[in-house]
Amino acid sequence: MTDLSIPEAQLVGAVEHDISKDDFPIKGWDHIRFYVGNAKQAAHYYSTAFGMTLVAYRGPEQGFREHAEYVLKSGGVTFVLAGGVTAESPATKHYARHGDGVIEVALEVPDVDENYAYAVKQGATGLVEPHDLTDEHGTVRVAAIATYGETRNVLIDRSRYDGPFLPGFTAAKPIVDRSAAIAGGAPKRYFQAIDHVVGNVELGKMLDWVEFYQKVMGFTNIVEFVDDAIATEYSALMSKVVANGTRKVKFPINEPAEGIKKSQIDEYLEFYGGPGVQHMALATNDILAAVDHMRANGVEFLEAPDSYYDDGELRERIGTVRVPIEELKKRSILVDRDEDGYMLQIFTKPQQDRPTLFYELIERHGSLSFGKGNFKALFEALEKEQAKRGNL
Ligand code: TYF
Ligand code: FE
Repeated sequence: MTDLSIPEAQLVGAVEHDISKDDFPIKGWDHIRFYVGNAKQAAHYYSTAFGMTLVAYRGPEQGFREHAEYVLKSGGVTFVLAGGVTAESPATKHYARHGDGVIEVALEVPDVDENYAYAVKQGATGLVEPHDLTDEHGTVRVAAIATYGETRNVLIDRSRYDGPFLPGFTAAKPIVDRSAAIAGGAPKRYFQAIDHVVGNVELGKMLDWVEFYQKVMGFTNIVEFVDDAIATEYSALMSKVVANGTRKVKFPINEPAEGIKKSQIDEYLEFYGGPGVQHMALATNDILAAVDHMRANGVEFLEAPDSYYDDGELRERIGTVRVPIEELKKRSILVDRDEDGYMLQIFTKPQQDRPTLFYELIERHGSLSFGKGNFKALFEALEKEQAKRGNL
């Protein structure tokens, strides 16, 4: 039998960089918070299908009258699922407009007041002034600024806190017991870090948002972008990536472009009711095991056409990777290579009723690419799904 395990994972996503000299220093991702229609059931899905572990909760039982909120972890990834408990709850209203979606992309920073002051001075809209949240586990300082659509970038300093998540949340036990599955060979987790979070914005607004992150967070536009020429033939979009100095935090920004078919970005904007988070890439150490188990758990992935693997061009373009191409083909895993190495990636179908948010699993071996070499195959697969929905 072929050994498909990774002999020595050389997985990247970051570069050497001293954040202490940055105008807007970022330690890393803190959490992603979602407003959903039914947080209790979503928490179950992320536990069973995505293998995440419930660690904390707050709701009416803790005297919190707005939402029931479930905090789930997978390695360094933290998701917070908030569902409204009344018609007036912010999550309820957000859900009515957008369906399930991301409300907060939260970043851990060394000094919330300094980051916030810099962001606002540079033109960001302040939504929540810096303030302390305190309970018996310590103090967390938080603030929030506005980004595209109704999405917020939350700034957090949790260096003086050792509770299960944030003040007000209580520790919770896992929803499902995965120990039997793990004993039977399932990985302890399917993914362990956020690689990038992608925003879809309106036509003509991509450069404004690229400039926003350059001015407000001191991000730089990194190499890979798509110009019309590449994008227009298939599901037309334009995309640019901005990243912080460590490259840990990467924000691709997409806008629709004119094409033969209706842009996948237009479909998103229509169904989400405006700009928002389109996809989140989750870094995995073993994409084969993750995909096998997530599929078995009922997660649907986009299918790559057989021709993607059969044509000799792929072998030539990517050279040797850690597994035979046959193993990638079986699973519809895509592969891309650049001068620094290669990466394996796969995309889920939308993960809620509306054709909006989806996920990417990514296993990087040196490469910092976003899969430019896969756009054609990927967008054709996306168009098939759009066509099923009658949106082409
Ligand atoms: O994050 C990225 O840029 C890649 C490419 O609908 C991509 O994952 C862009 C648009 C899209 C799916 C993937
Ligand atoms: Fe991506």
